[in-house]
Amino acid sequence: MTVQELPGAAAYRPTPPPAWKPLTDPAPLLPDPEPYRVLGTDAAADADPELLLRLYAELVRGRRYNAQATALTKQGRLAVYPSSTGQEACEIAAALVLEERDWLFPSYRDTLAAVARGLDPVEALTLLRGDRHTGYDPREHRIAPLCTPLATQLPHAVGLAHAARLAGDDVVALAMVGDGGTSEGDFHEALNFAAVWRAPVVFLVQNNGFAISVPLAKQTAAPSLAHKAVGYGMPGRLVDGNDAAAVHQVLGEAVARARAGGGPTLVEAVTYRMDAHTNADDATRYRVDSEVEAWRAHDPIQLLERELTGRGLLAEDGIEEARAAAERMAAGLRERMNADPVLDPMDLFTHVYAEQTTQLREQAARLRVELDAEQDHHGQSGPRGAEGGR
Ligand SMILES: Cc1ncc(C[n+]2csc(CCOP(=O)(O)OP(=O)(O)O)c2C)c(N)n1
Ligand SMILES: [Mg+2]
Repeated sequence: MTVQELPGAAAYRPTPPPAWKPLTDPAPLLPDPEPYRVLGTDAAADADPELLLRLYAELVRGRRYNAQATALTKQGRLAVYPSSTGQEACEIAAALVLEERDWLFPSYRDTLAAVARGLDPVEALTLLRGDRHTGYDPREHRIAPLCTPLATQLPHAVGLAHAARLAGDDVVALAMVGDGGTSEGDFHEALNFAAVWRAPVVFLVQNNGFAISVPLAKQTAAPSLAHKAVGYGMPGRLVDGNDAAAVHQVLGEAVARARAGGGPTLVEAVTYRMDAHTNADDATRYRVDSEVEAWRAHDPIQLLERELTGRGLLAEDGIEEARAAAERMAAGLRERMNADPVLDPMDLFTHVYAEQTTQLREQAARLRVELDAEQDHHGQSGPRGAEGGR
């Protein structure tokens, strides 16, 4: 802006505000202009073959898990399943970069990350089956509940990481969120607090192009989601989210930085959701086949398979072995998910309050009478156990 001089007045020379100086040099915080890649580039030569093979086996297993879980929704065994097919590299890398003592904060789409971290595949689906509970003990596995309200897991991750640091515990929290989730107030609050406190937390944004039917262009006008990091004073990294080796490396560096006291990092992984938002969504209403096909040519499993076979690290028998292991996992999942869970309706009243309210005690007593009457009527012995009103 130019300063207009008033005719005849003494020249006005503006000076900068006296106390202002940049707090941080923004240049080192800026993401690369292009998503970082490893597979098919010179950087692949430095990648550990054992790690690449492990990533491959997990990707194959992960894709089969997504397919099986989606099939279970059609068979009425799961209420809903948000598939991460196409995004497996992000899911698996996020799980593998963490130590056992660290914490994972997944969103509803990140079942695979939880399973790759060692969670029982059935327990990981309990919530999506329609149970009111998370299905697993978050403390035991150090995996926060799969979070449906967008981005609320992010401040939780920051709080946990900050508290661990104050207590002197060596813990890093990795929090996963979608591109749409970055528009939430919780995203802003989490990143701001994380940076101010230098909390040991890594934010992984899986930019899969859509928030249900809303494309990224309608979500943000930022140069990239990784650029948002700069405004909070933390580094932003941009990575090819379908390149498992690249995501593993970038997340690994961010985790190491957080662990060493360097503070948080925001990682944007550019990827694509190959399936619909969930089994309840029809993606053909808002995106064209040619876009999906273009991403199919950049498939995370194929990218890694090509690298491994090209370098002689993987042959047909290895591919078959990975597929067979995935089939065994899927068969076990199918069998266990097809068994009717034994549920006690009285369990509705447990874990509501430490001290049950009068109303709930009355309701529990009424339900008990109804269940007993029904049992007498049918002459069956139903499940008994947790009593209401405790
Ligand atoms: C606070 C809140 N608002 C709205 C919703 C409804 N909702 C569920 S998923 C979704 C889209 C999220 O998109 P994105 O963050 O990109 O994650 P993706 O589903 O692509 O993994 C919306 C709006 C919600 N779950 N929580
Ligand atoms: Mg999205």
